[in-house]
Amino acid sequence: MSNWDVFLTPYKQAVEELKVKLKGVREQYQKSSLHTPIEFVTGRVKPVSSILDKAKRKNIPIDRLGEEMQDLAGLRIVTQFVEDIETVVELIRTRRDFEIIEERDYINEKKPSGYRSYHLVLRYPVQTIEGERKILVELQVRTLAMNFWSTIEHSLNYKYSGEIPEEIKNRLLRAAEAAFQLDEEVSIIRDEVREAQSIIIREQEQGRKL
Ligand code: 0O2
Ligand code: 0O2
Repeated sequence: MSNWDVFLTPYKQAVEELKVKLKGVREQYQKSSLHTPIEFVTGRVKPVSSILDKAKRKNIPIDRLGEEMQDLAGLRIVTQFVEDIETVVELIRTRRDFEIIEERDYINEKKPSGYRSYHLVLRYPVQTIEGERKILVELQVRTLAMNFWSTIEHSLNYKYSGEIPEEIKNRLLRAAEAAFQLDEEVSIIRDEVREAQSIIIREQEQGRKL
């Protein structure tokens, strides 16, 4: 690839646009004093070194990256509760500004590593100076606990170049189970937490008006 910057420009644009749109959804929930299913949104364009690594690992020719590497543009929505994931996914399904071309449910079917998350692959139209281009974007939806676990596992994978020692792997599986238990426990007190949070938001709004 002679010019990665040029190739990745539409992906960068898609990430920026979708971040604004998804943060807008969170803002609307907050303004209407409803519990927001979105805790925070992050996004990134895959670094060139990771693109090259993944292309090699998955045998993807460089001239097929746009069609075969679905996460060149990646968005992540992190929620407080497992139940929020379904709410977010439903909301994404009703949108008309992109098309969903694939969904992968690693919540009900976790990966062997212990990874849990809900993935959607979107076909998103970007307006370029050469006209409209539809590009692939991967959207990951997961809870704070799932995010914590996968951030740690990702760092260890990086440290050990994907060959995590067996003992650490086992610990990670136990940590994944603990994260699962945490999600289960907070689900049970979800209504209490949501009520407390709406009181806090109301009082902050009243404070602003005084
Ligand atoms: P706010 O309050 O969300 O509007 P950016 O370019 O900064 O919008 P980027 O580079 O994609 O986003 O990702 P970054 O900087 O890692 O994180 C994006 C937003 O998510 C930031 O808020 C972070 O504060 C927030 N964030 C990241 N990790 C956590 C976390 O573990 N817990 C919580 N609660 N928030 C987190 P913004 O966009 O700057 O501000
Ligand atoms: P990054 O940017 O470093 O996170 P494959 O790579 O073959 O597993 P595929 O077919 O592209 O994946 O799709 P998949 O598995 O639905 O999504 C890939 C992305 O999901 C990964 O991107 C990770 O972000 C995340 N992911 C999947 N499995 C795991 C896991 O076991 N642990 C962690 N921490 N994250 C996972 P990349 O390519 O690794 O890139």
